[in-house]
Amino acid sequence: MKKILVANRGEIAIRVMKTAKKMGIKTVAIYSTIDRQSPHVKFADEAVLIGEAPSNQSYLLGDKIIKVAKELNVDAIHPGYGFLSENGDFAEACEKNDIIFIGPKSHAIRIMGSKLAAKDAVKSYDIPMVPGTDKAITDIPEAKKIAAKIGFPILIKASAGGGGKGMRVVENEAEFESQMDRAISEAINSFGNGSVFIEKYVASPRHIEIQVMADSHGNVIHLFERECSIQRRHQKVVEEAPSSVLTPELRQQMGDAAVRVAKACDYVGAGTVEFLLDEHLNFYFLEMNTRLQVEHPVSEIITNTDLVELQIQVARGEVLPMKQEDLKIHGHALELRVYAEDPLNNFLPSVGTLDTYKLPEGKGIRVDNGFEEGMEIPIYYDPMISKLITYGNTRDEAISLMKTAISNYHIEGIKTTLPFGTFVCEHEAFRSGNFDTHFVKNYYSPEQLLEQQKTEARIAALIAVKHYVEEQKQLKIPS
Ligand code: MV4
Repeated sequence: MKKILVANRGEIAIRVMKTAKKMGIKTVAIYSTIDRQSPHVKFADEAVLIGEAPSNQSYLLGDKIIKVAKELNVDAIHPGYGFLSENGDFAEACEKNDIIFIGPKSHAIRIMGSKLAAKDAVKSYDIPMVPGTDKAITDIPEAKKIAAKIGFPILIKASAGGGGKGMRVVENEAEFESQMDRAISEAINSFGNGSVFIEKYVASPRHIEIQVMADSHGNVIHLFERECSIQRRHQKVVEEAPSSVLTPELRQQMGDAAVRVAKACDYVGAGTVEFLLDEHLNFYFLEMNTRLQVEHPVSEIITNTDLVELQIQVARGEVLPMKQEDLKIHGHALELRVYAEDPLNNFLPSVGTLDTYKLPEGKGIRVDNGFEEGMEIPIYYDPMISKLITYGNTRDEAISLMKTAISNYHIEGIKTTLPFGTFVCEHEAFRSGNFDTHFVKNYYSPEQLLEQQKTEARIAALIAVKHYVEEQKQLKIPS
């Protein structure tokens, strides 16, 4: 593999290219008109303009990207996350054009792209699942009976859904039918597929996911868990590894289950198996994401691995260079997604120019960044500008470093989620580890953030006064 085309932009395109360069592999960037001056374009060995700013005219044009890849003698395409990364047709088109798709085979992408197909694929693999139906609902009276048996509240989910789209909670039998109608029409509108199923609603779960890696020789390992419960409207904001609630036994059980899920679909490459963890620490398989995830760095840090390097190695047909027993957890890592969004104004996208843009640096700090000072944030794509990752020997150390790193991250010109990161790191529920997927809804409001900032400012002022007084005392001793 001599040359890789990265079919993505921003921080993840650069992240992938860094590893390719380290491995002596040439890189090709693609870009849209608005990304002409972007760092990922400058970072690559070659770069090709692919189309206009809207992603359906550029980063989503699979056929055009393959054509460019062939013209430039590219051996493999890395899709990053988002865009074409979980598109079975694109993976298949790569395979048909003798280009290696750095990811799983198209059939694994397709199985996991359908929740019902995924449930079906794993059903003989002893994977704990939330009680519910394993077929699309066609008969409402029948579905009502099942719901009554499961017990309310229940959740209606779209089979083609993901990231919470097409989900509806049903509190009691009376609202079953109307919610079902809504879920179906939402599923048709969003995914062009009205298949829905029902599950027992787990009221206050944690979202724990397991990183897996598989080679094409049947070897599958897991790289432990990530805790991703700090999210807002299904958009993750803070992730960490390891989770502070898993015991070694539970970690092994969840890791083993994730490996079986990967085996159930003949998985190859990097993947993530998502679980819900209820308050009694029961875990249930939710879905599998068939891509490298945004939050992969926290897993890399605690396992001393380079997941992109492993992806490339298994894509080249090599055997995984490590076995499960070689892997251990080292320390603790935290990630804050820095979005161009205003946490004081309902996380509204904040458009503008990065008038000041200075990254924090130092031991225990990693920033995966896609922007530089003077650039505008395009409105066409995801508003994430970078990921701030900190790590230390302990969770407390990583949290404390995160607070320092946030205060050393200087951004002017746009609003970002950096202050929200401080809010999380200061919050008692987060610090104690006692939180679930409702953290943001339960604890966050702009008023709370401002209140916390005032308290912090007061404490800082008190400390300053105390230091001053002590200094004065010291000065007085000789006299
Ligand atoms: C659930 C659930 C409770 N019970 N399933 C949301 C996204 C999709 N991946 C599945 N999701 C959920 N499924 C049952 N049976 C609660 C959620 C959920 C959630 C899951 C993970 C992270 C954040 C979440 C926020 C709200 C709801």
